[in-house]
Amino acid sequence: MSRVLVTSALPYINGIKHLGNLVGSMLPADVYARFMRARGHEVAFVCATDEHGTPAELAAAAAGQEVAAYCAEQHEVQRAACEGFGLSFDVFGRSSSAQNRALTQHFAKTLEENGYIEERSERQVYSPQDGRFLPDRYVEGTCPNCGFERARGDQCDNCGKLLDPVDLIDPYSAISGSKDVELRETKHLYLLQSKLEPEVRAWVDAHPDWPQLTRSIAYKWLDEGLRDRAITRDLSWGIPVAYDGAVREGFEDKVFYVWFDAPIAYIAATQELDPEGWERWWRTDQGADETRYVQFMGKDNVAFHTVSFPATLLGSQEPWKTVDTLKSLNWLTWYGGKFSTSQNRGVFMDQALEIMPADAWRWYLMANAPESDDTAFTLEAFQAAVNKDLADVLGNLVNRVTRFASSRFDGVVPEGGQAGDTEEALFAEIDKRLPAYTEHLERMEFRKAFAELRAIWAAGNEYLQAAAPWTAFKEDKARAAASVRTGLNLIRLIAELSAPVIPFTAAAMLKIFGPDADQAWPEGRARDLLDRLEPGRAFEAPAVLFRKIEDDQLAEWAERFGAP
Ligand code: B3M
Ligand code: ZN
Repeated sequence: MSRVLVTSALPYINGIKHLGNLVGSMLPADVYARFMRARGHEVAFVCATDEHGTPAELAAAAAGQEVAAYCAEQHEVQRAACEGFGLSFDVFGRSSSAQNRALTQHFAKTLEENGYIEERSERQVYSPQDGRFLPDRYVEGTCPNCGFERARGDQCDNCGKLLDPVDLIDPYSAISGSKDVELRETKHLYLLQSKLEPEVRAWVDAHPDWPQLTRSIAYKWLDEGLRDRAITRDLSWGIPVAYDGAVREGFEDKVFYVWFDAPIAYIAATQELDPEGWERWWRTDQGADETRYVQFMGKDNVAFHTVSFPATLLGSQEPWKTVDTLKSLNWLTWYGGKFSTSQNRGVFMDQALEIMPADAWRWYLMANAPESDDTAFTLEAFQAAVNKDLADVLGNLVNRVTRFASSRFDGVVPEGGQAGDTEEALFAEIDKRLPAYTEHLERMEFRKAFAELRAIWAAGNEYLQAAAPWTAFKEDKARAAASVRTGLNLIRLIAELSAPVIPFTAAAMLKIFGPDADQAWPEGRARDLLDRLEPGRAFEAPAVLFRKIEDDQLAEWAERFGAP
């Protein structure tokens, strides 16, 4: 047993996330955290809302709320949705916490003392009509890369390129729409990433086992040469630029840049979780050298986690824990296009839970996780996954075994009979698939893992078909007893194996055998794993596990969620 720290990219506070955001980091992180716990590791699964920056300010303004009140409310909304999805965070903190303020200011101060921060004067977009600077998303205009006319100052939503507001062609204010904008001199703190490049490169070089997508993004940035980055902004909402309680002169109307403080919130949230013991997760001189740290994120966040955040940690010259393994995902699209709140396209987390149970979504999303490429979500494929995998295969297996066992064997695990050829064939199949499944989960290869799990469910169904206890019962009751006993054991084993991805269903399946069923990850040979329930033990047939999605239901959803 060891310690595993798992972080998911922190969802922006501005509005409830869609299915693509969910499968991009929070959900795979949850599946992995659950798997690690079942394997007996001590896990800290850390997440938080990312509350600073222009997205928060703009969303609060659009909602007609004070930004602090908006963030507090939206944090609660997101927390509830995450809970509904069974995301088993050990802590769901806030980047606006007092802990994060102190840590962010500490890092800036330390980096400056180490010579990695410098004050520079630069020209930024200023709007006389709004009477303020327009950082990041406060300015929009034409993308210099692809010509898209509504690119945001920090990034073009059309081509994905990261931008600087001053790069935009025909810029205008996102607040007032005013085109009367100019460049004005302003002071900012710069993190001298160019100076830190050798350290960051050596650190990336020391991780040859990272996935290809992660490594190629990190080296692309390193090879282009790390640019010094402004880590402050002309904004009022955020972490004040202050060291030891004193605001830096000339920085009264400025705050730290959201991407500077957001990753530090991983540490701050761990402090919220464990005020006394957080250092054993984060300080290598306090035990964190024995912690394995795994991060999950969408591909657009990789550079911030392989270059910018490490530059902060390494530049501090303090013994901070850095990431060991990083899992990055591609995009889940809505029928090949973008999810969009304003254009009413796609299913968002709160809506998803209104129409189907969390496990239905969790199964579909993880079995089709956008790992090697972008992947299109379609309601039709969702329907097929629910109706076939969950209802026909898994649900049916549980239902048939428990119903038959209840009516013919008085609701107890039957005694008598022995494993025959049919059971041996099942054992062989499971002895092949279970290690493969475990191995894929260890490597965070989710699609492959859940293809194995699906095959195990199907093997269970095939076994039942072949053993046909309802036929055997008439001539050879001992034979029927042996196969029903195996079937019940199979339900328990499958519940244990399925728990990381469909935790609610797995819990319902385990409850069949009473509250004391053991939750550890099953290890060993199938013949033993399928012989753990003592004969005579009572069980209860559960209600139907999954209801199917009918075609008329699908048509209604297609209309509601803007399916093309
Ligand atoms: N909030 C961006 C995103 O949700 C950002 C991640 C922060 S991770 C420290 O894609
Ligand atoms: Zn563009």
